[in-house]
Amino acid sequence: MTTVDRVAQPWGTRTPYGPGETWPTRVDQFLADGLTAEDVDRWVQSASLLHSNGDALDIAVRDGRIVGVRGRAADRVNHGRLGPKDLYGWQANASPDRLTRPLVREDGRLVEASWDEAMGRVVERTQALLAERGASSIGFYTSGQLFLEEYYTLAVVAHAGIGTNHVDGNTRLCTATAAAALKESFGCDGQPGSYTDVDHADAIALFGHNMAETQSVLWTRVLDRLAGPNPPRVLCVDPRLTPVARAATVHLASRPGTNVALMNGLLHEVLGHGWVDEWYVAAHTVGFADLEEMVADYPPERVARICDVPVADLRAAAELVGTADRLLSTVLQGFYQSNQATAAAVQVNNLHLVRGMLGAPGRGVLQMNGQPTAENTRECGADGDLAGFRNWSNAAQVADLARVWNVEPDAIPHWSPPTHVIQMLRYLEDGSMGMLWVQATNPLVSLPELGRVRSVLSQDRVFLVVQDVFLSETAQIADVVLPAATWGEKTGTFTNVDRTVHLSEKAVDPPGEARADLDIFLDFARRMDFRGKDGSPLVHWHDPASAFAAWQECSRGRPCDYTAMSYDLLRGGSGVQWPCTEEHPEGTERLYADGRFWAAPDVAEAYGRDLVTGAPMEETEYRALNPEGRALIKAAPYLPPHEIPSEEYPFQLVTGRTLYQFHTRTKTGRAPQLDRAAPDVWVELSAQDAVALDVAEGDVVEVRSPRGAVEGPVRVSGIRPGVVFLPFHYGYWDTEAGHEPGAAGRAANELTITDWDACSKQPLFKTAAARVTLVRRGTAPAPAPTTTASAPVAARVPATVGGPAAEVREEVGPPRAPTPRPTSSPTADGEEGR
Ligand SMILES: Nc1nc2c(c(=O)[nH]1)N[C@H]1C(S)=C(S)[C@@H](COP(=O)(O)OP(=O)(O)OC[C@H]3O[C@@H](n4cnc5c(=O)[nH]c(N)nc54)[C@H](O)[C@@H]3O)O[C@H]1N2
Ligand SMILES: Nc1nc2c(c(=O)[nH]1)N[C@H]1C(S)=C(S)[C@@H](COP(=O)(O)OP(=O)(O)OC[C@H]3O[C@@H](n4cnc5c(=O)[nH]c(N)nc54)[C@H](O)[C@@H]3O)O[C@H]1N2
Ligand SMILES: [Mo]
Repeated sequence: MTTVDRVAQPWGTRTPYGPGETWPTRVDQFLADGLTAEDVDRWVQSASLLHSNGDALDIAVRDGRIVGVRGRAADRVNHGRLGPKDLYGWQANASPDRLTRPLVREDGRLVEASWDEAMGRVVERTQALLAERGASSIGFYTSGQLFLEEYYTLAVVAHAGIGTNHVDGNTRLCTATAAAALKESFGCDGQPGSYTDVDHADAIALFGHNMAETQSVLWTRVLDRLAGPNPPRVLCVDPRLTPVARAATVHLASRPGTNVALMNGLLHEVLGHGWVDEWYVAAHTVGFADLEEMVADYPPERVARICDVPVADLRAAAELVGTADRLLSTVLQGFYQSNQATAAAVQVNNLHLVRGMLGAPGRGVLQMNGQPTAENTRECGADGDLAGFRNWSNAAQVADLARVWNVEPDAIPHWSPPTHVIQMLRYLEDGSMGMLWVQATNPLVSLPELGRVRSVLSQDRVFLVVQDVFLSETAQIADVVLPAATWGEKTGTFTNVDRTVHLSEKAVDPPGEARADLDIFLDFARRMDFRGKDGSPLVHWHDPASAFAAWQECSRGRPCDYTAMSYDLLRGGSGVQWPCTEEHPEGTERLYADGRFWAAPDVAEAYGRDLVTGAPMEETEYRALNPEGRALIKAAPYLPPHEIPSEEYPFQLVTGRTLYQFHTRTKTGRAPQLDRAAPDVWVELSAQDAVALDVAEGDVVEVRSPRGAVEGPVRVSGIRPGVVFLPFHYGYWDTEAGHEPGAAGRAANELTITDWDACSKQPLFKTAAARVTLVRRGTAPAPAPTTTASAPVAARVPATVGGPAAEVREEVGPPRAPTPRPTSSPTADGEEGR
């Protein structure tokens, strides 16, 4: 047993292991106020919330309050480990400024109201709009942070109850490209790989993914492989010197926005050297010839120029991915939020298809998710896609959903692709939409081009409902605020990146009158009296377990089949990966192990899009292209970003995350250890640019784009010259003045552009042009962590530590396989590939 300051040492103690071995356990525990395990009344099963890794944990309860957390050794995902946000973040639940009563707007001010009054207003406005302007005047904007049961209920309410196509989630900002890339390549959403691929891989490639900071426990798994015998080689593609880049065998600090060129360059070398599994390509794919022709135009010299990386490094990277025997790739926001997002992410799939690296231990793709429950938003169709990965443009699949929902097919909008959130803003702007109901997301900080978002959402004619746990920037301008119960205060399931489903049980009561999001949706459905075609209630469930059962039926026979799962199966042992069926009662470790995809025309979730224009393909085109349902190799040319540096705006602006904060900080900003580690905004510049601008560590600069400005102190970091980085976490809820119109703000999205990927409609948060100017000399170093990508390169800056309040107990155990289930399965974690 050791104690570790997990702010200072985010990844904790190493437990090295070798290829094919089981990752040792290390149980991390943090209890507040010097309490020990003996002081805990109960441990309640759950999983981590502030990222998508799905680390299993138990919540410690004492006197009806949450007092800490402990990792679950038996779980396949984390083998007991927890990251800093998991360890300290729960403290926000007990924050004194939680919303405890509904609020309604009276004479311009928000005042407390009863649930009856608040829900009455929501229902009244919904009915009036339905009667006067129809279903398309109403929109829903949800989250990647609710539970499966909640999304499913919302999807039924919005699609079949209201009948609107305007349903999206903040997953649009997050993993829309993951879903799009999976659909383009494999015909259907659904993660091919498994985290256990880390145990087996001899090469791991991270594309635009700062795993060390954003999925810190998965990174711990990688670090433990790197510390053990026969470690994997690591490729990092990222313009910043992230902890991943520091650990990498090859780091390509490519110019932002050039991912497609870079991937085409890697594929050029892979094909040119014949590092191709010709049998796999012939047996399981279509489109190889197009790729060959396309990448012929991307020789290393040309790509090195476009991406501004050394030719030798590019060749080394190609050799690394081209000669690996077990290649694992991960992709995240450096691709998804950048120029040509889907086209770039698809090239990573192509790399695996041409090398035949899918569906076997160590051979996998993880098109990552970001939020804890983003997978559920997608599978339940709360992001506008149809529930159970059904294809909106396939009449038979729509009819099948209508059967499950007991409605006529025409009651489910399917005449066009689902409306994406930026398009909804446009409809709110032009007046065709009159109501937006926002749950568990904070668009006034997280959407691009905030000046515009504020002006659209604060119009008098827009009826804005916000369902949140705090009075966020968005809640402050709402017409009705609904106080929600959150993680630890309600029961539900959620699914992580590698399809592992966890149960999160209610540990304590919510504060005041706050209600579970599920109960709010159920109440709305009751008040609206939605009915199925035979007159029975449309929403015929009443609690989490019955909602889960309803979803299981909807998932039956679909790729994300949950039919053999139950809350009981999820209790006690490890989380379970879908599909989980009678045939595979213990879940399924990897998809597509047999080279068969959900891509046959009758079952595919989508017919695909043109990777350049985003235009949807017709069913007939798709049938002609892919009659046998093979994986699709889709090539794409590199096109430069729309907004490129100019004389006036000479820098490329990149925005993103830091290890200690989560999104708009409504939770991590209220957890003292985390907030102290990264208390305020900063501006990352390279040493070379700092010299050219005559600025130094701590000097306050203005970063300006054509849309707005942000002011903050400089951190001179290892970022690529010509690029400026801003963390996007810092909004206005905890500043005194709030945002002053016209003045420089602190939210990165003051600067970002209203522009999106043609295929996935994901906004481009990572490619814009900006200029940097000195405002005043500084007196102290920037408030940026030293343990992360923002580590200073030269100046002496005090190291980021948490101090005694951040001490975490770590107990390293023997390597042990996760708790076996009643019957054994050949696909159980750690069993394969030895
Ligand atoms: N600590 C922490 N963890 C989190 C979250 C959090 O807020 N805080 N949020 C969660 C969520 S919802 C998400 S979506 C994930 C996101 O996780 P990540 O995608 O890992 O995080 P980001 O910092 O957004 O972006 C990753 C990297 O992309 C690089 N990048 C920028 N532009 C380009 C480009 O054009 N090409 C390439 N190759 N790279 C580029 C940036 O330098 C950055 O280091 O994290 C999850 N985990
Ligand atoms: N510039 C820039 N912008 C970005 C990104 C970037 O990299 N750069 N990343 C984008 C990405 S990937 C993401 S995921 C988004 C995240 O952006 P948001 O979704 O806006 O961020 P959060 O702060 O997580 O907002 C969640 C809200 O839900 C509330 N909440 C938490 N739990 C519950 C609950 O159980 N019930 C209810 N009803 N409410 C709850 C929180 O208090 C908070 O207000 O930001 C996007 N915006
Ligand atoms: Mo995200």
